[in-house]
Amino acid sequence: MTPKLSDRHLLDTLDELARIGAIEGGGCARLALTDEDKAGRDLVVGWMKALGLEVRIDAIGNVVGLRAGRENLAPVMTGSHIDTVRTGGRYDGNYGVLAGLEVVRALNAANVTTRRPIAVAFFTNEEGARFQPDMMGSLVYAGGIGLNEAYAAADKDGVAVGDELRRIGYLGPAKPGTLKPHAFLELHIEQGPILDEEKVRIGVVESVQGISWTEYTVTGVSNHAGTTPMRLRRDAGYLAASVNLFARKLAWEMGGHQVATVGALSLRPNLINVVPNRAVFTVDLRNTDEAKLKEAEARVAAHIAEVAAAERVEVEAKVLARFEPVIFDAGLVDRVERHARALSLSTRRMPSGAGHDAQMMQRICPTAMIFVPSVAGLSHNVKEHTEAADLVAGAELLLNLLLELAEA
Ligand code: HGY
Ligand code: MN
Ligand code: MN
Repeated sequence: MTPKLSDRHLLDTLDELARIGAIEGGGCARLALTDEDKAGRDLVVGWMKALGLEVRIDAIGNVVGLRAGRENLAPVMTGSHIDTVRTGGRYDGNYGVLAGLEVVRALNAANVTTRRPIAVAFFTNEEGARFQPDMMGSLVYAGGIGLNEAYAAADKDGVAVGDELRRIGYLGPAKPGTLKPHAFLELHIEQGPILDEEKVRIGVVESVQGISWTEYTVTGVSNHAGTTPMRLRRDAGYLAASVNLFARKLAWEMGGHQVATVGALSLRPNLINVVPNRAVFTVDLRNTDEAKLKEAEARVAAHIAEVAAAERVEVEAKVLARFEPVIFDAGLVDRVERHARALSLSTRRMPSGAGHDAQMMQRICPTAMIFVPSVAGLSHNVKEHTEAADLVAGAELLLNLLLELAEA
């Protein structure tokens, strides 16, 4: 019997998971390793067990649900993340995990046992919004950083990953990465405007752009806003503002895929009549081209050095994440395109602007991604939306790909 997806069930589970950490406007806030993240994890683990999957939790809290195959071979794995940013939507990450579970449900209902085992995973702290680097769980899974380095990562309040994993009960026994997949597929919303603007159904993702995250701590001198002449100021806030303007202008000037964001900024004492003596801000630079990304980093650093000298402020830089662009397995990318066309779905090849767990999994096995459109390209925004027909089409495509790969 040919496995058939239940559209209704996919949409219902997306709604049910979205109720955990639900925020005003229809989005979710389930920052990594918070109580909301734990509640989301518990719900999805419960669904995995109800589907008869063997659930493995590893030492960085990655969760893999394993469905036995006819033979004990390397599994075909799919998955994504269920942690969100603070102003998250309901599809980023969650969709890929729940679509994977729908594939399992369809196989169960059709009583199909594939040659290879099939695994559905969610990785810890993909977002990097609370703890850096992002894609932390899949990075550990792929051997990119050690457990101790990951455990030591702390949030703004100094709370560490290791302690939080223990606290929420997800510091599991499995060694990360022992289950080396035969292939990894991640189904995800595009989070950008391209598919929606071009009215294309499926994004055949060929690569993920490079990411550079740096946090700057600027120290100046607090002073009276009224009495301090401009020539005497050592204004930490001024430097932060000048970097934002410079980085934005640079991205426009460089063009292509170059983007630049000053997303986090805090001033101290943050008072209307005091020249700030301290500014902490982040710079997120990305480009599909590593040489250009390096150029952008160098030009931002040079600008900071120049303004810091003129303003006589001290600057301390801390790299929070740095990943080079990743090219997915060409054969698997072709397979995604072929199957999308077999379902009469329009396709277009494209890079991913966002980071994903798949970019880490490509280090250890052939990996590719499938995008479905994001309405108006909105994401990391409670208004993030993907039409039901697109959600279902993506899941059907995932089913066909996993079925074929699991017989390889
Ligand atoms: O920042 C990113 O691209 C991802 O959401 N972590
Ligand atoms: Mn994501
Ligand atoms: Mn995200």
